[in-house]
Amino acid sequence: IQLSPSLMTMDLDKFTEQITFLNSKVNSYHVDIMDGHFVPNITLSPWFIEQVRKVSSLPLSAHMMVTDAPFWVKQLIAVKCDYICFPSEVANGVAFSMIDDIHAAGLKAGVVLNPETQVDIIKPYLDILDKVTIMTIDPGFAGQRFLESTLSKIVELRQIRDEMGLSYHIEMDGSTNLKHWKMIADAKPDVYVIGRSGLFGLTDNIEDSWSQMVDEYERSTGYRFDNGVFR
Ligand code: S6P
Ligand code: MG
Repeated sequence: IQLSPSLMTMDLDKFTEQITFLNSKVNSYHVDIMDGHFVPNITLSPWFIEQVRKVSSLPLSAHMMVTDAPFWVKQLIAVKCDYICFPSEVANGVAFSMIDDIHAAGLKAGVVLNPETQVDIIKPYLDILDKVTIMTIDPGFAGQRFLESTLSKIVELRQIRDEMGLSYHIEMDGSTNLKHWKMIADAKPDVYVIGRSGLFGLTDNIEDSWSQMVDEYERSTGYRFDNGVFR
């Protein structure tokens, strides 16, 4: 079980300090890439990925919220982003070629499902994916309402993975915080994306925020957080 901080919610005035602290604590970083069309917002970019590389060697995962997915896949391959995750909603007709291009570059391919999107639509290429991300909020902004009904897709993806002997990681993204830790942990995703409400926004200082997050996780789930691993 892994943690992936969502860097669009970090404090940019503390960029180096926060990344340096988190480098020894988390397993990857989550980088939201929006185009202002798929969602009405614009956040990070392939250029930002290159900046993070200067201060971290952890895997970087791009969560694309864009309409022209093949264009952004090319941009992300160019910066060798470790996980390139495209929106399932715009992948019809281009999913196989995008996944092939990502794999040919030696990188990992993922797909993201918005809250309204069912697992069925990714079944044709589920066997060649490295990661599936379930949005537990509407995409586009931090601080949004948690959608509990999306958690059943995590359970469904675990069942399919077992039945078909596949190995994709299952990630969740959105409102991972005190109010929802328990139900998320019970759905058992492999990767938790964590943002402002669950980490960066807790205190003014990343070390205190981290301790508070671990404490909130343990108190609300009754599970232990041991050496970066949830048990
Ligand atoms: C939203 C984006 C997410 C958020 C993160 C925010 O479009 O894909 O990655 O950054 O989920 O979390 P929170 O808990 O601050 O709302
Ligand atoms: Mg995201």
